[in-house]
Amino acid sequence: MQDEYNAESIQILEGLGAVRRRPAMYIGDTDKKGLHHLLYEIVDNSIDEVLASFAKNIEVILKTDGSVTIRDDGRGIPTEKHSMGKSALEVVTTILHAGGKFEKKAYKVSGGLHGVGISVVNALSEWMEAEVHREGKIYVQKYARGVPTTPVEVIGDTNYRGTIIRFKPDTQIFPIIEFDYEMIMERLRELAFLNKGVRISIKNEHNNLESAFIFEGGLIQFIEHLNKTRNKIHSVIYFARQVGNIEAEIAFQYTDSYSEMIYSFANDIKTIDGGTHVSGLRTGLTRTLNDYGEENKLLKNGVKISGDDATEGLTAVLSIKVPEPQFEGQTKGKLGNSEIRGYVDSFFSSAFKQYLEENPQNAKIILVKCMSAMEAREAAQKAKELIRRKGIFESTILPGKLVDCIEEDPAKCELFIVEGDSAGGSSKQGRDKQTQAILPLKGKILNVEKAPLNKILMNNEIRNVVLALGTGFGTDFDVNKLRYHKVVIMSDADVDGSHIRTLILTLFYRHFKPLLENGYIYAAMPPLYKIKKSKIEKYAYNDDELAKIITELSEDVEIQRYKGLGEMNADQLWETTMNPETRILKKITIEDAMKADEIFSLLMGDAVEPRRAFIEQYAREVKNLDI
Ligand code: 0RA
Repeated sequence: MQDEYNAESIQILEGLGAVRRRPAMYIGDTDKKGLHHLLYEIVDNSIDEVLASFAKNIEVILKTDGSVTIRDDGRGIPTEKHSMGKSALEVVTTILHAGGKFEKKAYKVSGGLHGVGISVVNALSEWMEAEVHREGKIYVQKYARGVPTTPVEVIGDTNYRGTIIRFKPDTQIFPIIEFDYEMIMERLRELAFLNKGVRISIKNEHNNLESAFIFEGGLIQFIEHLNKTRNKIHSVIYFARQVGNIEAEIAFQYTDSYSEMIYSFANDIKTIDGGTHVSGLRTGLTRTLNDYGEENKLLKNGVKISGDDATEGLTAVLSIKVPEPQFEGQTKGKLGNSEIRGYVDSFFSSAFKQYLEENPQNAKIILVKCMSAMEAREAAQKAKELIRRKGIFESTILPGKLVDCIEEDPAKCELFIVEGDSAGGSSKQGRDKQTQAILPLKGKILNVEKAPLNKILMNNEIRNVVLALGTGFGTDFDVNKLRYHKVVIMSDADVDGSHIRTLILTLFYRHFKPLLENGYIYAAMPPLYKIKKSKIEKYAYNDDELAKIITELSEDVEIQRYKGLGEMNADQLWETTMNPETRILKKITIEDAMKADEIFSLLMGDAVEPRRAFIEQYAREVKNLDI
């Protein structure tokens, strides 16, 4: 007998010694998280007594000496003698993983996330005291670093029932033994929400702050708390069901928010990564909404809302209780029990179906919300696809409309971006094929108001420009890939022409700045007038030149004012605008582009007042502007 006892003592010391040697193996770390792990370990044991319907009160006190007291009115840790003459209390507090031997529990929190047992708390505490009120007697045992310093003693009589654990974390293990009142309070509040009617309090004796929580409304109040600052679109919905030894409870409410907030728990342990219970809920929710929506013609013909549509703006708390929860994943934050998926799905579906039928007004509100979520998602999807399409900018495919030059050395190549089809045609005929490429633009280039990037890129004409440049786009932009070292914008000298020029410059300014910085961008300067006298033809690029030429040739001349590039034939266009020997090109500076950008923002942007002032100021010049 004596030998056996000694053998067991050695075993205890070895067990707890292992905990002290490698605490991180048991509690994760010895920093803040590990420290709080100790406290939660004891609280979880108290919560087990709540789940077993014995405890109704839990009290946490942070003492000034750095110790913690946790008191509950559960059954009390068993104290009867163990087979080897030892109190069960001593076994539970000193032998690793011994707690289970004495348990006949339906649900366990303590087996879950923390789940290391009181003995680990004991091993990592400078001192611990267990006081048990059970069957009229008060039992006490004291320990130092896991080793009993007293036997289990009866110190008096009591009318109460329950357990009081006092412990002081060991500074040999924990560099800092300061508890975080706020953090603990939040977890205790959560536990109070999850266990309706249970009173949970915390007191910080360092500053005499205290909080106490008791929520008769349980999860419903949890939702009210979570949605406090949101715009709710109906009242909280609550369902609960117990079949056999599986319990499920859910409260939820939609808000006008765009995010979903689904909190899930298994045996009061937060399942941060969801699991089978959450997937059962999603399936049931989505199917029920689709079925009801279809039957009641609340969905547009034939469409189905997706799981994401069904949870947009949803705040939900799902709490299930199972005898043997399986926590999976790296952080043990995911429920794995496969039987739970169908359980939650069918429980939720039937309850929600009935709710929708009995509350057609709320049903409609919820379905309208889901439909608008669906529409928003479709629009966002389209935008995303467009952004993704910028991938084609990295390809080497050239736009079909580009008439490329033969020369391959970018330094010798020129790209003419030409507005309008007829000008495009004559520039193709008139160009120097060797070095000059033509990209005609037409179509709805003007209408990209307030355009976010994806919209600008959606514009075919713009996309062709980017593809022809060959530089790629955004993070893939590489100025060294530019295929032409002269990029010439050739547009009419009218409102539409300047509009197009402004738009392209704005694009370059905002998204291709290095092209401007390196001086690659030019504007063509077609002549404004053709002056003819018998066989002599001259061009004037401005009014001064016109006056000069008229004087030169004497008064008897024929003057043609060019309105558009299309009015010139191929030879004229070559001669006046494209021939490097005779043309005028204006190099566009950063400042020019900046100005274009300003004008663009002014004309297309949101600020109404400066736009109105601008339009009034330039009313005469911009008569045809379609804003
Ligand atoms: C082992 C067995 C039983 C309860 C407990 C431990 C228990 C542990 C703690 C820790 C803090 N408060 C606690 N309350 C209970 C089951 C008791 C029985 O079957 O009578």
